[in-house]
Amino acid sequence: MTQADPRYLAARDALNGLSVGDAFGQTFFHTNDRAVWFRDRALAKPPWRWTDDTAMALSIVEILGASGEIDQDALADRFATKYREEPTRGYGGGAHDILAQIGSFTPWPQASSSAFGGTGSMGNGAAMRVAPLGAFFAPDLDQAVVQAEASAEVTHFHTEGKAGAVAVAVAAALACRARTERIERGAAFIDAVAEHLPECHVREGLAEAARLAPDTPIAAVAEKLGNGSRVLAQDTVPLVIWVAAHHLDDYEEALWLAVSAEGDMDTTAAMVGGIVASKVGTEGIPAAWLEAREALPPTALDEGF
Ligand code: R7I
Ligand code: MG
Repeated sequence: MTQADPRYLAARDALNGLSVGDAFGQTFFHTNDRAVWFRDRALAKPPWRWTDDTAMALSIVEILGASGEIDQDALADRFATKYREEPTRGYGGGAHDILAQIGSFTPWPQASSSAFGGTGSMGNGAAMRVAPLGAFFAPDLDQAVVQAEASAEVTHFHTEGKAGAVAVAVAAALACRARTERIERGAAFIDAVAEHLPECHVREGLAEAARLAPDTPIAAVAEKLGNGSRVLAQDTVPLVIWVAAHHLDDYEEALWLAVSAEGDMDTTAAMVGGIVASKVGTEGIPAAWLEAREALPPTALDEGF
């Protein structure tokens, strides 16, 4: 694959949107004046450090760049290597364990399936890193679903964890297609995402999200759908899809709305950012925000990410 491959360009836009969102969202954990910052749209002083959301998304993009699909063994290895190199990127509690185990040669199926007493993780971490994969497979939604699930399973064995990843990947794929096709916004967009999920709490949350009017105050949306404060797929992804569905053409607006919901702000902003940038491209991200984000490491394919 070359850097001019449209799938690669789409994934790169999503990665920029995701990493800027992650770093932007993270800044609000470092102030006691969050409400004032939201009201005034005040930005933290750069650099904005990105977190585990971006570290793991980089691994996904690297694997897609190298083999055009998710090789689960290779992905597990990349996740574990990046974790070993920089364990202080803010990984989830269970993720520390799973990644350390994989790094010390426990096969990933064992590490992932035995987490949380044998249910596997239903954390929001498989969804937070997956938007570039959705953009990459935008021409083929069935592939986006299969590949998102494969990427999730390496660390999130639970149905909810995987469903969260499928939802965000499909949303990013639809967003990408909205550049050239007519894609409905709002409730129809949310329904189009939900139809790719099995019966589960994430899907129930999306059904609730589709019933919330576009002008519902964000605090009421968070009250109804959750805002990631439990760090679970099902209390994070419905709000994210609601925000993206109603603000697919405006990165800045979507991101302010996402963080104003409070909760797991780096994560919700990473997901919304990855989806919306799949529609608006890197050029739709405010230049000052891209500049403020801590630089991304060069990948094997693109020195200038
Ligand atoms: O999902 P994960 O990678 O965490 C991602 C979050 C994002 O906010 C990142 O930005 C970072 O801050 O962490 O990591 P996991 O540890 O697998 O899941 C996250 C949390 O969800 C766990 O630490 C648990 O609190 C909770 N959790 C569960 N609780 C009970 N039962 C996940 N799965 C379960 C479960 O099965
Ligand atoms: Mg994080």
